[in-house]
Formats: sequence, C-alpha cells, structure tokens
Amino acid sequence: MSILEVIQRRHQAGKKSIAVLVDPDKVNDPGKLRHLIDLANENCIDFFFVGGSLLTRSNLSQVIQTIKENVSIPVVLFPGSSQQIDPAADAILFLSLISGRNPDLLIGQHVQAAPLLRSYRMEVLPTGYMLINSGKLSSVAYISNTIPIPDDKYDIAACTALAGQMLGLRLIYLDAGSGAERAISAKMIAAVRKTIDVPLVVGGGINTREKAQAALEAGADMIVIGNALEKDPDLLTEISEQVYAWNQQAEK
Ligand code: 1GP
Repeated sequence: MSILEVIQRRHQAGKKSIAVLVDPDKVNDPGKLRHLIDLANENCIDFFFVGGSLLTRSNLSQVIQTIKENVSIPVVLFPGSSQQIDPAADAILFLSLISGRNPDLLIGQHVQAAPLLRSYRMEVLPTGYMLINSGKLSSVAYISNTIPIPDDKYDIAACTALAGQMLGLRLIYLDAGSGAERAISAKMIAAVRKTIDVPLVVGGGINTREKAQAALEAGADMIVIGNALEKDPDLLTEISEQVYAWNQQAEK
C-alpha cells in the first residue's frame, strides 16, 4: 500500500498519526539522531519527515540513511527546496505553498524536481502547504518570501484549503512554522477541517500534550512534532499515548 493510501485510510477510519520532523541542520550530533530514532521506534511513530527551510550542511543523505538503517518507519521528505531530494526516502511531500503568492513555490521548484522524482520512482504526495501566522516571523515565511494567513482569518484559510483540494492536492498541511510560539488554534484547524475532505496535517509549535490534544480534537489527522523533542524527548511518549488512545477509541 502506498503512503498516501495509508494516510487516506486512517483519515477515513477516524484514526490519527504522528510524524516526527528531523531537520538535518539540527542533528549534527549522531547520538542525538540515534536517540530520536530509538524514541520514535519505541513509541510506534508513523512517519519521519526530513527537511528544513534552509539546510546549511550536506548531511541530508546521511540522516536518511541512519534512519533507514535503524527503523522501518517510512521517511518522507519535507523539502525546503528542490535541492532537498534524496533517492533513499520513501516519499516526498510535494508542497505547493498555496497560502503564498510566490510562483516559484507554487509551481517553479516542482518543475525542476519532477524529472528527478520520476527517475527515482519516488512516491509523490501532492500537498497544499499553508502557513498560518503564529505571532512572529517564521523561518519558512522569511525564506519563502510569503505572507502567512492571519491566524484569525478562518474563511481565508478554509477557502485556500478548499481551492487546493479542488486543484487535486491530496493533503493539506497547516504550519505555524518550526518552533512557533503559538501553535495553530483549534478554531483555525476546525474551520479548515470542516471545509475539506482530504487528510489534514498540522504542525508548528506543538510542544505540550495539551496542544497536541487540541489539534487532534479540532480535526488534525496527523500532527508533526519537531522542535519540542529537542528540549523534551519524553513528550513523544506522552503524545503517542494520546494518539494510541484516540485510535483505540476509533476502532470501537
Ligand atoms: C515545522 O510543522 C513543523 O514545519 C513542525 O514544527 O518544529 O515546531 O514542531 P515544530
């Protein structure tokens, strides 16, 4: 079964997933990466997302290889640009930054990446990527040269997601930006959730079990956790228990 089918089936069954984000720039210590891998494995995490807005090191391949050598959790590229493609990954979030109006990130980088992805026969996950304002300028907003959607403009976010779905995008990803002070509000997640049918991914600033629970209850199908695990790796255990409990309930 493809990764997209797995995500879609979980969505249809009302089940939730967790993705751990590994920013290769932040795992310069191999011990740190191994610890994260072990933790993800013990807690039955569903996916690794690998990538970042700006990579200053050339360790993307090494990071993916280390993950693949140690666990069987699928590795999904979460690229900041068409240069962040590695054939060892299982799939790629083919992100079109639909909250912004930067043509290069709506279609330009994709044109450059398409032949390479085809030659690698990599699974492509067409994703409407939406930045939501989180109070301060995020790296991704700055690097992408786009303005995030204001966090109280629920209609704009919902219509943007709907347009993305109508264009044929298979996932919608709401992102407050890595390390965001404010995670995306339950009201914003719910507004988008009720407007679209495709699976909804939510990330950025989820650093407590309460924020994770709020995102799940509001309708996120998958939550992405990165930054918080650097400070508090045990958070992953707490959040995975929440997701496990949710999924048990969904089976009843
Ligand atoms: C960022 O959504 C991801 O693009 C995850 O954010 O690092 O804040 O968890 P955090």
